Amino acid sequence: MKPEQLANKSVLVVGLGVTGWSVVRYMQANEIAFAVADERAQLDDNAGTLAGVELHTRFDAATFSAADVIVLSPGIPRSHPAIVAALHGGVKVIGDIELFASAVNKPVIAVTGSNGKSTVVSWIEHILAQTEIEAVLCGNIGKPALDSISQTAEVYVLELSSYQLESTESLAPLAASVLNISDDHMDRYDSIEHYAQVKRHIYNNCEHLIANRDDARTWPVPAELSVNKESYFAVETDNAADYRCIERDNKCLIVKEDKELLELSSTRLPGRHNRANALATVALLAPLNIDESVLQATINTFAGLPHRTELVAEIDQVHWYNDSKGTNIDACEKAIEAMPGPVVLIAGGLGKGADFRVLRDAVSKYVKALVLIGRDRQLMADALQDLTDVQFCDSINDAVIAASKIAVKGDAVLMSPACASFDMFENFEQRGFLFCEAVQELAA
Ligand code: UMA
Ligand code: ADP
Repeated sequence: MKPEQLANKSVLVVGLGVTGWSVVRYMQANEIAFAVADERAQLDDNAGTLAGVELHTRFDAATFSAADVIVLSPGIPRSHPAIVAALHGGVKVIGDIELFASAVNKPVIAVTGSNGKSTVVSWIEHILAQTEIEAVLCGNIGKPALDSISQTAEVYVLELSSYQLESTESLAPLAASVLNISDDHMDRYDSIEHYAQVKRHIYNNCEHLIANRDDARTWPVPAELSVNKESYFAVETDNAADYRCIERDNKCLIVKEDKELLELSSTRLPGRHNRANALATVALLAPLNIDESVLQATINTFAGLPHRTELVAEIDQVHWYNDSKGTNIDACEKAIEAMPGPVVLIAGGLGKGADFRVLRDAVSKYVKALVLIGRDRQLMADALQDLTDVQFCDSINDAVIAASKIAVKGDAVLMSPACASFDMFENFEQRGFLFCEAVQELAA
């Protein structure tokens, strides 16, 4: 919806977190009148900018139904009773990305998926930073899209969550990908298929659709689509995929339609999942026609992001990896498989109802001991303790000390919790930092 379509409408901004405040700034910049709603008793420092704006501290059906348009924050489900009532009464409920879509007229590279989104969008940004093309990275990665609109941007690299996609209709990306689908956010969706369907909204109106041949839930369902050119990537052997990796002379080559394109090094980003991320990165960049020599010069200089299978120390020939962003089972499984040797796994936290038995195969093949922390550690132990030794610890510090007593030369200690962090930490970043601190103390 364009600003002029919002003029003289009754607009309600619901949720005043990072997204909500970016919507407020957008409304103010475009001189659109609005009211706000947030259930928190105390708003943050920005509250002063709301002088004269009506503030609702309860989400109620009557208030919501009286609006013409609700701009809903991604963390608030559309199934909230007040939103359901508003939708029922014909209120238009959109998200920040819907506003962004009508505010920008530059190409958008849009990325979603259960895992790897931040890695892929950052890898794309890293490569584009070394071209003439001015790229702006934004979205779920923590930089609200509306705050990122820039006069000089030539392309937007947009990370999207399923939550954002639920309230987005008219985004028309130049290139779009669902990287993969695995169990996550099952508290918000009826089924994994429902979750996948929401993710695949990213393909609506896109010009170049990039799907994962190894993961059928990422494939477009024709009835859901309006327009596209399809490409596929795959890391499992599949000659039907447009983008693949082949091994030659101990090198990994990225092949596009059987033409050797690039050599990929795995030093900085280990594991097959990062090969998939590299293929997605290259495929998403293809519509921008970047010179092959620039791609080759930049693809291996991306250092990866902190907290994602990040090598943080090598002590007495034991490698220590921080994968604190491994907050679901699939990420944990891929991280285990990416390790260079037998694994001492530090895991546990809030399991979000996931079935830890899914990890049995990887644990039985690669994990020599489990050091468990957090609220759901017993659930994890119940699912895995017949396969390997298990120890419980009450802090990340104790877990690091326990792991250091188990690991021997050639092993890897991996902190990939397969769980959210909020039972013991502020967020996954804090969990990762405390892990790194404890490892540094060991090294000292
Ligand atoms: N609120 C209520 N009532 C409710 C629920 C929320 O009043 O029932 C209010 C809260 O008081 C708070 C606001 O709504 O003020 C929270 O809004 P939000 O949860 O939508 O979060 P934001 O701060 O706007 O951050 C969001 C994304 N968060 C979520 O989708 C949960 C951020 O992704 C994103 O970086 C940011 O927008 C900018 O685009 C975070 C995330 O965890 C990193 N995303 C999930 C993920 O990656 O798995 C989807
Ligand atoms: P997202 O933004 O989707 O959460 P990140 O790039 O931040 O993705 O990575 C989150 C977690 O998922 C990390 O533990 C990382 O090691 C793991 N991961 C990264 N890429 C993939 C992938 N393609 N498949 C599975 N797990 C992945």
